[in-house]
Amino acid sequence: MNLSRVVLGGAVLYSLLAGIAGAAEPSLNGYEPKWWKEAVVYQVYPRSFKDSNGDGIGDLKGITSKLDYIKTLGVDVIWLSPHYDSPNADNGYDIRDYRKVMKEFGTMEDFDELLKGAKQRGMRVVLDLVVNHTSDEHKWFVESRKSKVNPYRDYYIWRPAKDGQVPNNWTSFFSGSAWKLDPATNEYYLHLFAEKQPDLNWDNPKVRNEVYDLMKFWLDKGVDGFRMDVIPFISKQARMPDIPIEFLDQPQYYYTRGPHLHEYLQEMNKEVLSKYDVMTVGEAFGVTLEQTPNLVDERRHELNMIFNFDAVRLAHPELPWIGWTLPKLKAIYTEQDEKLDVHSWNTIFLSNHDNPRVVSTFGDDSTEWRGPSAKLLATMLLTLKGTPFIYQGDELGMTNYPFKGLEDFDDIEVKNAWKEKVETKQIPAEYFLEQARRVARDNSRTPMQWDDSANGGFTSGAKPWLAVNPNYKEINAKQESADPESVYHYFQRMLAFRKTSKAFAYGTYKDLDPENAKIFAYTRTLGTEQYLVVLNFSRDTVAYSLPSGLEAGKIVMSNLGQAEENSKTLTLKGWEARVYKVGK
Ligand code: TEU
Ligand code: CA
Repeated sequence: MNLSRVVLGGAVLYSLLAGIAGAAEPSLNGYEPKWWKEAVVYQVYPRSFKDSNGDGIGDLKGITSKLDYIKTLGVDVIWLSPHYDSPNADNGYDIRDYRKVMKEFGTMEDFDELLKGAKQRGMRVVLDLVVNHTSDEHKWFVESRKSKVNPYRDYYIWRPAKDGQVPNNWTSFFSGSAWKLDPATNEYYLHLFAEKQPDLNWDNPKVRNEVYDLMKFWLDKGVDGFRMDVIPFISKQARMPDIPIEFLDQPQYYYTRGPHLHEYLQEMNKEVLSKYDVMTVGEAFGVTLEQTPNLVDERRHELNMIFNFDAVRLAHPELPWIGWTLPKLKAIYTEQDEKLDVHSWNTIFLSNHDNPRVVSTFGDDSTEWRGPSAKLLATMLLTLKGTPFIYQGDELGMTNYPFKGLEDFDDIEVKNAWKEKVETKQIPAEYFLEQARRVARDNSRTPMQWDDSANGGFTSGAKPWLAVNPNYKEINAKQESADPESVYHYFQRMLAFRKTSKAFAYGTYKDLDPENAKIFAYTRTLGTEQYLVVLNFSRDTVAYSLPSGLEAGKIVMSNLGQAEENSKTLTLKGWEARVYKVGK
């Protein structure tokens, strides 16, 4: 229980209690308590979660049938990737109708059932809000492209050619120019993603009101908030000049600098969010840590938190690919902690539907080390500072897919990049595939592995929309639920353990040894309560000496079982993870 929130006397009672305890500072290190700061979120990618009718595509009824599984894991919130009506040029991130359920996923009744089922089990549900762009099949765009005087023309961003060429040098994240010439009016429309994802014109107040209305539509059904897709891109630069040279290879850092971003988010907050007890998390691709407080400082009334891409991007290819290092990862977390004060809040995530599998990227997915390293990563995810997001299947230690050739991929990002880079002979096919195997989004989009029956129990049909990872016979939920030593059970224990102390939400964070290339050791401290987390990110046995003045204390979580207590020097086996309670 949190004393500062005891209903009775508010401030008076609190100061009395604080006086008795002799505490000079508020009980939560100055943070205002919120349910979403203490929650753990589980991301469901509906297409790949569970197919209920054998058509090879996951659906809402499938998710409802697995709510007990999600609840048993011990998470608090489910984030659903887009479930709206869509022609699926980008797996639902191209929405045709915001008030309809994708027909492959089911009906509105199925959605209501899912929401009810989650609530009955004490879980919350947040939806994906994709409003930087729509599908080109959305009725607004169908109208907009008809003529220059159509009432919906200004719902999107249209420009005439410039000297017979595209209006500017903006590029799409799915290859090529961000402009597409539309023959009906001989003007270009902007699409920062696929051609079938035209960008909305947020400078048009009608567009903003449409968005606020559709948000209310879902909030009034009882959903608990939104994950907002590429939300920092909504405000475009006035007069849309060329991307300056310094941003050319990473235009996301330019697209986030639109002049009205904060104004629009504050308006959205005032018109919609402030009226509900909900959480928001912005997908902040291209937002720097310096910009972050402007989005999440609670006194500004914009968003609750954002996804910062620095950690996941560490593992993306550079040319030549040099991989990531532990000191770099630690530096990111330390910097995030330093740059965000008590008015801001962070998220912790190492994978999602846009990134490869966490165990294959930051762990070691070989047969011998997959289990220990997946558990170590779970320990880290659930003890760092910020709201943790678990991506479906990571709780089983699911791995990257052994893609052979281009034909094994579904993702538009990979297919377009192949056309642009390989077919034009800029990059050799084998080199391209090597990178894609490491980082392609389809790695994490393969179906959930439920059991060892055909197609991992994901579908009763013959063909899932994307192939199931062939390792489903060894790695699946049924087997792991039966094995107390599984990755799944470790996640479950870690989640339960996390709930035993608010130190994991609000405790101060301190990295004990930033330069250590194999050991990640840190403390989380709240009042007199202190936890020490020690993680060995290598296959080697490593001795780690604690800084003077710190004793390990009693071991409260470990991924390999027995380990020494109260010692000054800890000897950790390969990929060993331990959590100690320091002191009494
Ligand atoms: O992704 C935003 C985004 O720009 C990247 O994660 C992107 O997918 C890729 O890594 C660029 O190289 C969001 C969604 O999460 C993603 O699934 C969508 O494809 C994208 O927006 C468009 O809606
Ligand atoms: Ca289905």
